[in-house]
Amino acid sequence: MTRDLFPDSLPVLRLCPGAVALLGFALPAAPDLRERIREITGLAPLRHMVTPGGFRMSVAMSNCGSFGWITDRRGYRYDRHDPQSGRPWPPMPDAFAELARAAAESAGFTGFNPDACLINRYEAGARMSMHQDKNERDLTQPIVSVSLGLPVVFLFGGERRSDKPVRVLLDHGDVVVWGGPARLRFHGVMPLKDGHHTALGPYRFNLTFRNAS
Ligand code: MD3
Ligand code: FE
Repeated sequence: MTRDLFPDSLPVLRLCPGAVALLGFALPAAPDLRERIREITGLAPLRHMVTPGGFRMSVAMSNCGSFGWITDRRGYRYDRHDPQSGRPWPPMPDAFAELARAAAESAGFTGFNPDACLINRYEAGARMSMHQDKNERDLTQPIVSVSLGLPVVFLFGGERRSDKPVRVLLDHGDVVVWGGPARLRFHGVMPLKDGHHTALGPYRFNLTFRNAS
């Protein structure tokens, strides 16, 4: 793994072909992002969804944009509506879409059109087991992930579940872009450690931008 300065002397980790971590890329936008998350989750509250296997997810989730990622006993999928309220998901704030597009562009992906933003909130002990993101139709579009609040160890695996993952510490303001040959790599998140972040409190938030249509 190499670490260099690009663009505008921002530290960049090249995780593998197609996966780039832009360290601190979202720092200037962080206070605004926090406020927008507050508004969105006022309309579509964070909730612990249930997996098809019947397990309650330790990560609390909500969405904004035209499509939201949901899971229940019937499966994983995207839906235009919040199943809890029956209403469309809150619109994606311009600041969200602009940040996601700018990050994708910096990583070399032109024309990213995010129409779904999953909001993940991790509390102490919350984790995400190794999985692939493959509920999206257009796998040529990248995924942009924005980390806010407490740091966490991210597990970046290979193309097979059994491939040994690389550990990457993701901190407040870090943005990762995954696409091309990295798009179907397995990944997960280690359990969040107890802590307190000045701006976000006892949580890690992750915004995951995708094109779901
Ligand atoms: C690597 N969330 O919600 S996206 C998820 O930190 C999820 O909450 C992560 O994985 C989190 O599905 C951040 C990171 C991510 C997304 C897509 C990938 C990593 C990826 C696709 C290929 C490889
Ligand atoms: Fe994922």
